[in-house]
Amino acid sequence: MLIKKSPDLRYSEVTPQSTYLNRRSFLSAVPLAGAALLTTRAKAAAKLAAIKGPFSTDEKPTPYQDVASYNNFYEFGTGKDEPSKNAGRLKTSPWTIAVEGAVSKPKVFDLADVMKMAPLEERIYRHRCVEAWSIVVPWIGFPLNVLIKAVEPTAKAKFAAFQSLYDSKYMLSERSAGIAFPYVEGLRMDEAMHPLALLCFGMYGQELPNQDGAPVRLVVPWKYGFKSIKSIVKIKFVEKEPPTTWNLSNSREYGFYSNVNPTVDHPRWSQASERRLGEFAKRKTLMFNGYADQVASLYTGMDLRKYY
Ligand SMILES: Nc1nc2c(c(=O)[nH]1)N[C@H]1C(S)=C(S)[C@@H](COP(=O)(O)O)O[C@H]1N2
Ligand SMILES: [Mo]
Repeated sequence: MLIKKSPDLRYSEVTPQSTYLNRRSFLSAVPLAGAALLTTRAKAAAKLAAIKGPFSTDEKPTPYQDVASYNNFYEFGTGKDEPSKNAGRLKTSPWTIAVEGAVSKPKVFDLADVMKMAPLEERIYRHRCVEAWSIVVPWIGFPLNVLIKAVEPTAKAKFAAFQSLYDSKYMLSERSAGIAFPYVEGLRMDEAMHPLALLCFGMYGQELPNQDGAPVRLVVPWKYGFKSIKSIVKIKFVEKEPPTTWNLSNSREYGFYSNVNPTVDHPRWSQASERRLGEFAKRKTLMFNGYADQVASLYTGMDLRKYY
């Protein structure tokens, strides 16, 4: 049973964010600014080759150091600087993903076999957190639909339910994180099959650093960052809409759909604009995070205020 220890307070301290960003960019100008930099340096070795994929934005990627040191990964701490310091404890090999439920060919895959299913592509995507910061990242992966097709979903597969690794030996307790574990997320089948939805293994030409969700995560660029579940160990195909972590934690503030929508405010702050990590001026947030041409048709006829 989840003991609510006001996760809201930590997830939503938006006011000190500009202060934090200022401090951070000051620090990043100083060489060897603390343990975070050392951790990400240590991980930076494993290269991952990829061809250029479709759908890339021509916006300038956010500096690697920002993407690898300003994170949400509650299993390793609720502060943005904590995952990069603590996620080194995550053992990413061997790694398996169980794919099960309403499929003809359920299987527990070794990650190495999944990674051979299709050519790895680099896709430069925008990625926006509901907390109103955004990043532009050259992710490496291939469409999630490649893995889905391989297990042959049956007619009963209406949703995909994803689950992260949870190990209480070296991750936060539910009580200290303020959310239930294991972290879970879900997509409707047509969303999961959409060519933009990326099964992601790397970024910036390298394997994912642990704090960004190694060894395998989702990136769903038209949705808030929290849909992009990290360190996935299980995917189950189900008939009913599955539970999702932030919705379980606070259903009034976080819905199942979680599409980036500048016209629907979070109950406690606006969603109309965002701050790109490494920049100071705010940008206007775009409908579906700028991917409306590709994904708006998935939601025609839906009231996006009700299905937020
Ligand atoms: N397992 C797990 N996945 C997670 C989270 C988390 O706490 N645990 N946080 C989510 C949130 S709120 C965001 S904004 C993104 C952040 O991804 P990034 O740190 O790579 O930018 O990861 C998402 N995936
Ligand atoms: Mo987020």
